[in-house]
Amino acid sequence: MTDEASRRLPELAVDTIAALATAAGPSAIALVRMSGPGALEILRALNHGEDAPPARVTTVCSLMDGHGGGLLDRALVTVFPEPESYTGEDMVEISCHGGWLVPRLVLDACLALGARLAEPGEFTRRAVLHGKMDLVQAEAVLDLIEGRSKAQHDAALFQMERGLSRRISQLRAQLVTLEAYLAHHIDFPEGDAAPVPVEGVSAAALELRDALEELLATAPEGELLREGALTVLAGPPNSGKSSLYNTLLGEERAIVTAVPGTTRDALESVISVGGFPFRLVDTAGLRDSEDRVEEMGIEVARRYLGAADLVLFCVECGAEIGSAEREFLAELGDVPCVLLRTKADLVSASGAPDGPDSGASGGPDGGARADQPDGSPVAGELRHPVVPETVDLSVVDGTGLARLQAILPEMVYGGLLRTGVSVPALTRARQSEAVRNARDHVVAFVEALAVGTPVEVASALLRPAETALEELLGLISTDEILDRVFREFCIGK
Ligand SMILES: Nc1nc2c(ncn2[C@@H]2O[C@H](COP(=O)(O)OP(=O)(O)OP(=O)(O)O)[C@@H](O)[C@H]2O)c(=O)[nH]1
Ligand SMILES: [Mg+2]
Repeated sequence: MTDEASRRLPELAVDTIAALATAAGPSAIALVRMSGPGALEILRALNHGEDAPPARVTTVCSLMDGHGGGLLDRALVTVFPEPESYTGEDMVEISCHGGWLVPRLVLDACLALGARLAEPGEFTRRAVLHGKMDLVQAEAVLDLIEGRSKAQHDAALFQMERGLSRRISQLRAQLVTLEAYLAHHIDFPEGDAAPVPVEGVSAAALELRDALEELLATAPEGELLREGALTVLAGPPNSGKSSLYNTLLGEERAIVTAVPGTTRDALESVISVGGFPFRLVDTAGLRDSEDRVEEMGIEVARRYLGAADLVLFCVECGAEIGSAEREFLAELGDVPCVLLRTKADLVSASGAPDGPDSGASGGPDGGARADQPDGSPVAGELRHPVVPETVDLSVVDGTGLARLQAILPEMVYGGLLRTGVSVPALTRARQSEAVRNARDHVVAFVEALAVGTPVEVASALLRPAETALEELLGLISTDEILDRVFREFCIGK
């Protein structure tokens, strides 16, 4: 190790960042990456002062700690010189042995030689700053990492390949064309050789408004697709919620007993149904309880219900839908709900008319059956719009499970099921806020023209619409916007 190589590198104009790009913990291999003007120099210090391996050729290197402390690891090193790297800067990727120790030692050596630990998402942030991708693509990188279902994967890849960016760029181009027409009208107020009359400008603005509306309409399902639809299992104690939770998960996660009031805390897991993501939550059975712990569990259940995108309301087959249940359904408001008549196998075993073959009563009339012990006329209540489906279910013989799994994606992701997920769709609040903002300004512009506002005054309303779309893509960005996008990232991406 030469003195030259072992001394700490001088302060760099733009600092060099380093991070572990793979999850910490036992693994065969881990990846430590560096980006910035000092990356190659730090590698040289780690690698006996030797020149960096040829660009993009993975090479075995014996990495020393740079301070004469001995061998850290024999690792595969790949160098990506700027600008043809992920970040657009000089980058070094070190594939070392995994585990708790080696990656930490390699990273510490990089830091000791002058690199700084990267902030969350800082590699991707630098990629955006160097024009390697736009902000919407950067968001898709995060979605790709976090996705757990096929639909999330397909949608994230589509967005990463500029599927959404292209659509936003087209809308921005329409806006720029509109502004160009307006500039012409302002320059030639008498309409000399105007390419489009004022009415034509209005029509073009309306067309743009409709296109923005159409994109905005994708936001509810797009955001759910990214986050997973919060699907809450609720119902009276002992109605089979935890049993269904375990069945849908495919593992015995929740405790199941015949004792009513078994579940206290809410349990949450992400599952994929029909390729779409659902955040499934098992909750405490709803009843009036004197038990403080159970009461707290019920309180948690109610909080989940308040945020639910979809409710699976479990009531045993043959059990009465009493006033408490009706009240519960009414309180759901317009939250979609499936009424699950659980333990259907018990009813069929006892010879009652609801055999497994009737696994799905289906349709809005599903609840209008004569299985109310008191014969009460509940059919009207159950035709309530919040209960569009009733399914007879058994986790013992599988009755109704296939039907439930077919209903869930349809209820939450019906639009995306019809269009496919490889369509431009807004997947984050940041994106829908920007498009809504652009739409509002275009609407204000159309209204201003309609009441005879002079074109030069009205045209000022279009500029903020353009700014909103430019900020969305990151063509203009402030630290605040970048911070908002990248704070959700992990370190090393
Ligand atoms: N035969 C039959 N028994 C079931 C079925 N589903 C659940 N059970 C039984 O019903 C009892 C209660 O089931 P759980 O899943 O714990 O019910 P729960 O709604 O989570 O109950 P709490 O947590 O107390 O609110 C257990 O004994 C289960 O084995 C079913 O489909 N068929
Ligand atoms: Mg339970």
